[in-house]
Amino acid sequence: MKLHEFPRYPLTFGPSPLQHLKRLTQHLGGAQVWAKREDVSSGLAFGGNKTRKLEYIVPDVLASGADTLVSIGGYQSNHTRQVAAVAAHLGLKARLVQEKWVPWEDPVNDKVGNILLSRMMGADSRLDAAGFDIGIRDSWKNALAEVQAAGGTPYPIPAGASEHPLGGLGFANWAFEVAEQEKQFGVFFDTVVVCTVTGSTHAGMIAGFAALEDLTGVKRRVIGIDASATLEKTRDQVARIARNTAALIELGRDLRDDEIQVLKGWAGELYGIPVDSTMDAMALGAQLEAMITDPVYEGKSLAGLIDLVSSGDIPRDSTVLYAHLGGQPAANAYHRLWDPTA
Ligand code: 5PA
Repeated sequence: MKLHEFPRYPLTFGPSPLQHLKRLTQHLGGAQVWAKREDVSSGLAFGGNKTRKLEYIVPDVLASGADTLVSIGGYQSNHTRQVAAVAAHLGLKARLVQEKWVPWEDPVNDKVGNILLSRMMGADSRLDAAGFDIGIRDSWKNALAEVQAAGGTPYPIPAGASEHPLGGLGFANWAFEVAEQEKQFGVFFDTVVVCTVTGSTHAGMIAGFAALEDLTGVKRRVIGIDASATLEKTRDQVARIARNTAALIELGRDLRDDEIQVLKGWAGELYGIPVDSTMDAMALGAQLEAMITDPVYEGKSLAGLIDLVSSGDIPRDSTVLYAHLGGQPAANAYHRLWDPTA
């Protein structure tokens, strides 16, 4: 099927807003920097990138007759919060496995922010001691089996909705949304910068922009900034999901290596732990644009963008689009980073 033929259940307000980050642009003194704001494009519990992915998964959920969405993430997973939101919106239950993905010893890390919101929305959110891994986990399989054993009908949504066969479609469509907005705004983004961890956001964009390139003949650079700190796993997962999504939307050719770029350098040593460049980027975004980013994902991709623009790797005559994928509720669980008394 072609992309526009896949059913899409609206969970967002419509196209996510585009914003020219003029003060950040001026500060960096290089390429023009814009943002596309997934963080402010849905009324469902602050939205974010998973909300857009789930628009293409919900039709399958409804067709399946399931009564419980079962998913997995870290204690401060934005993804599981969005699954809880969609479950509430649809009148379904949510069973969430929250693993200890981040060795961050903040006393409220498992109590505030995303997990608080998920609990407020009625999700059955349970903590699990297992550490970070973007792959398929036993804890998640066990949760699926438990729901079934209790007489429920589970619908499995893997971490970040990435390994779901339809997980890449949301951001494949994002590419076409960008092209429409470019016409409205009279602008062209030759470069896109996106945070990547479980992979289907970046992978979907790769497939979508490849399809767009084949239609228009115009090439762009889509740069994934690794925030997993398990680079090879993320790179493999991005490539695999990009190829699966490209096949699903009938791209009709293989993806070139230059279309799949995951850069390292901003994740630090460990997933979920900010480093100096993360903190600097978060401060710049907040203090120049009041654009809030989180220490796990968006602060890291913003740090990547800042360095690539400052060094001229993204040239001065470029217009670069930063995909803001959400994640702000997690900031509460990292309050110590800004607490002058801590
Ligand atoms: C997440 C993911 P992908 O996982 O699709 O690569 O997206 C990375 C990403 N920005 C970028 C934000 C704000 C994100 O939340 N979050 C995960 C979660 O459990 O929240 C899937 C890891």
